[in-house]
Order: sequence, then structure tokens, then C-alpha cells
Amino acid sequence: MEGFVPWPEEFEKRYIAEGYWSDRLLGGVLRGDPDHVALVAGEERMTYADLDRRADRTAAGFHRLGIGRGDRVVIQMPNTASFVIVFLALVRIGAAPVLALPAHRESEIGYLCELSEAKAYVIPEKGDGGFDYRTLARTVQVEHVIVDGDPQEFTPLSSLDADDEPTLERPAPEDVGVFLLSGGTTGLPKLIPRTHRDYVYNLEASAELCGFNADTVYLVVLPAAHNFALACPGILGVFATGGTVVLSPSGSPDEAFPLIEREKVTVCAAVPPIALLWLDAVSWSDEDISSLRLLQVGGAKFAAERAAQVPEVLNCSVQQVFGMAEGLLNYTRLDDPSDLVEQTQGRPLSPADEIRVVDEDGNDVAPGEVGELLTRGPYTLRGYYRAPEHNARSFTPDGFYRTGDLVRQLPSGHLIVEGREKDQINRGGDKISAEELENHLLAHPSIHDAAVVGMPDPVMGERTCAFLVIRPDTTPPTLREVKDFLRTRGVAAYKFPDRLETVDTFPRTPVGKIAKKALAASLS
Ligand code: OOB
Repeated sequence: MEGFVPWPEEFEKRYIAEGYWSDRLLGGVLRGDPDHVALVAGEERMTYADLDRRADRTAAGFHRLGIGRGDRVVIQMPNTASFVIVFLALVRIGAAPVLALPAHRESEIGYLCELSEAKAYVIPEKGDGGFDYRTLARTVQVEHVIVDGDPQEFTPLSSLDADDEPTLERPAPEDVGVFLLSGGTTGLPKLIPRTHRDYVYNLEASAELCGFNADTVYLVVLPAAHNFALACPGILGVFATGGTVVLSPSGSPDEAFPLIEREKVTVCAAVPPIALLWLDAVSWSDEDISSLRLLQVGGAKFAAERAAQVPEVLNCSVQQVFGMAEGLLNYTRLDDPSDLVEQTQGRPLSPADEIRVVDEDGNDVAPGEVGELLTRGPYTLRGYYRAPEHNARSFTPDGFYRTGDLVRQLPSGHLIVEGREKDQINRGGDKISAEELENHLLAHPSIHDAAVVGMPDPVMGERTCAFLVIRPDTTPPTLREVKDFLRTRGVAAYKFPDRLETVDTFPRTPVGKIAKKALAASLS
């Protein structure tokens, strides 16, 4: 696929020879007993046989629309059975889903459709707060808009239903299977191509590490489109090991706890704000959540004191996960001593993951010192999709991905995340590119200059503060006005600033860049 950066041949050979890469495809992950329940969504329960058949019929339906191997399809679906069916259908015919988040709006979706030259865009009819995705769909240029629900002038998802055609072209293991979204550090989000074989390894190795099997009942509380919930081990890791996936619309205890009780959920993946909510909720909730064996927490730093509370309060094990859509996953192991589980963000999943911790000049720091984490391996990308200039900066010449995360490594190999070098805000696991938000703010008629920084927050880890320099003879906008402005520009709401500060000028570093650390320090 044009715009995809492959692994060099020597690595390809090695990953195959050493057994990391197989010929297994993402479309073949349904490996449970045909009569075992694979998916619970609302009142709907589907066995492996049901889900397999529905994925095949929907795949044939997409094929009839003219969508097939090598095509891209933007999917923006909440945690519904349709998400799972559409995902499986597309990967079976080798069309790569581009996994947008339900919160994305015109700004993000328009860009994703354009960059990926998507042939289709799949949406629900309505979303949270009654948001009408069909209105959003009218602003994008794609051949087919497919709607789960009332389609209005578009194509109903229910019409994508045909008998499987054995002649249908299947993908190859080295093909791009799915596109994930990067958290982003630049003006525009980046697409992460994940091949069938690297993502299959990602989910299978994760499922093994986490001890998933046919008795696993996994609750999805994060957006299913997020790498953590999808494949670390996530939905796909459950399917590959024959367990049951239960979909929750959100991580709110009101919705999640009754599902845990009813379905006897054993595992869940959460971001820290959700884990904190659960730690509080047990004291007032009546539900029996004693089936829970393991709570995975990741996406943002989970404080050691809070991690230590999980076994006491929720009566289950905790696992820290430090991962990224770009690839590398670090997990604390189920049999790690409690101090490592509480105080570290885990160690790399794969023996073939290569890790370097470097200083500003790119030299390795002394063992145990803090530096930027660089990595390459059998499931870490070698380049963002169609982004040659950005790739020249984000990768070393020998193919290591610069994570932008500051870490230190213990003798055991475990990593502790100490901070971040990249210009990004991590708002409770949601990633916000400062530059992207600044560019939107700069379009406001009263804003002369903007600098976005994270501010510490006890629940979210960080929230977003926008420092503004106001144009002479204009009135500074209020926070509400700025949010309304961003909404009209079609920006996802999680990127809206939580606070505004107006200043006369920005402090500068010796090389003339905005001194964001000084701005952030001025808040406390
Ligand atoms: C996950 O993936 P992304 O792509 O949304 O974000 C990746 C970034 C990392 O580079 C790091 O800055 C931060 O999120 N992060 C953590 C963390 N887990 C992720 N920072 C501190 N502690 C952690 N435990 O966030 C993601 C992907 C797969 C599994 C889990 C999380």
C-alpha cells in the first residue's frame, strides 16, 4: 500500500523465523467454541457461530458495494454489536477500518476521510446527547455513508447482508489490516497502519500474558475503537482465546457494575479516572462485583497509592499497562511482586521489543536514569501513513520510534513513566495535541497567540489550560465562547480547554520558543 512504511527485510525475516509473525489474519480471530457466547451487547447475545455468520454476511455486503482489499473505511461507532460486526467484516475482505472515536467531529472526520481516501464512512444514527452523525456525514466526501439505524438519504447497515462468496479476495498477512489514530503532537492527527501479522501478534501475545481463556468474560468500558480495548488483549484477544466480550456504553459504575454482576465479568481495561471512580463507587454501590479477577489500568499514569488500593477495595488484581497505538506495550506481569505492580508501568510484552532510554543528544543514559524512550519491534510501526516529513522526525535513522515519553528502567526491565517530552496533553487517557488546539484557537478573531499546556488534576491526571495573547482593541473571549467557537469549527469536545489565562506576552526559551514549562509553573 502506497504511504505505508514496511519493516526492512532483515527484520521481516527475523520476526517470521522467530515465530512472532504468523500467517494468521485479523478476520480469523473468532476461535471460540461455536456455541459459546462471544458477544453480549445490551439484550443481544451472540454465539461464536452467530457472530461468524453475521461478519461473513456483512463482509459480502461491503464487497457488493465495491469495497475490498486495500480500500479504507472510516468507522465511527459506539460500543455496539455493529462495531464488532463491521470491524470483522472489513478485515475479512482486506479493507482496512480507520478507527475514529465517537467524540470526533467535522474537523477530525473530514481530515481522516481525506487523508485515507476512504471509500465509505460507517456511523450510528445518533450518539451521546442525541448528536446526529448523519449531519456530520453530510459534510464529508465519501462514496458511501453507511448508517446503523435510520439512514435518511444514506445506505442502511442492515442492507449490507449477502451470502458469502467463496471467490472473495482475502488479504495477505503483510497487508495493512487496520488504521489506528495517534494521540498526535502536530497540527493534524496521524494514522498508524497496523498489519494483520503485527496486530495478530499484539493481541495473541497480550492474551497469553494476561491468561485469557474460554472462561474470560471481558467488559469493554473504553471506546472499542481504542487500541487498549480492542487488542491489548481487548475484544480481539478475547475472541482469539474463546472467551466472552460484554459491551458497556461507558465506564460509569451505574452502567458497568450491573453488567459485571449480571454477566459475571472477570476482566476489564480502564483509564485511571475510571479506576478512581470504581474505587469510590464500591462503598455506595449494591452490585456484586466479586467475579472481577483483574483490572487493567493504563493510558495515563496510575499513581502507586491508587494501584495499591485496587486489590483491597475491589478485591481483584491490578495490572498496569503502558501502551501506545504506535505499538509497544508494557505490562506488569500477573505474578510480579506487588511493589513492581504498584510502582511501575510494566515491562515490554515481547522478547523482541528493543528499548533505548536516551538523552537529548540521542545517547543512552546510564542505567536507571531518566531519558526519552525509543523503541522498535515486531508490532511497532516504522512510519506513520502518508507522513514522510513527520516520519523523518519521529524515527531514528535505524528505525526506532521516538515515543516522547520520559522513563527510567529498573534492573528488572520494568519502566517507570516520569513525564513527557512531547507537546501533548494527556487528559485522563485522552490525548490532545497542543499544536492542533493552538491552530484552532488562532483562528479566533480576538486571539493573537495561543499556547496550550497541561495542568495537574487529581482525577484526570491533567487538564487543559490555554494561555492566550489577545489582539489589541478586542475583548478576551470567555471560556464558554471559546468552547462554542471550537464546536462550530467541528473540534471534538475532549480537546476543549478547561481553563483560559490571558497574558500580555509569552515567556520565551533562549532559542525563542514559547517556554511552556514556565507557563505551566505559573499556574501553581
Ligand atoms: C494508549 O495509547 P495512546 O496511543 O492513546 O497513547 C499513548 C501514550 C504513551 O506514549 C504515553 O504518553 C501515554 O499514552 N500512556 C501512559 C500510560 N499508558 C499510556 N503514560 C503513563 N502511564 C501509562 N500507563 O494510551 C494505550 C494503548 C494501549 C494500551 C494502553 C494504553
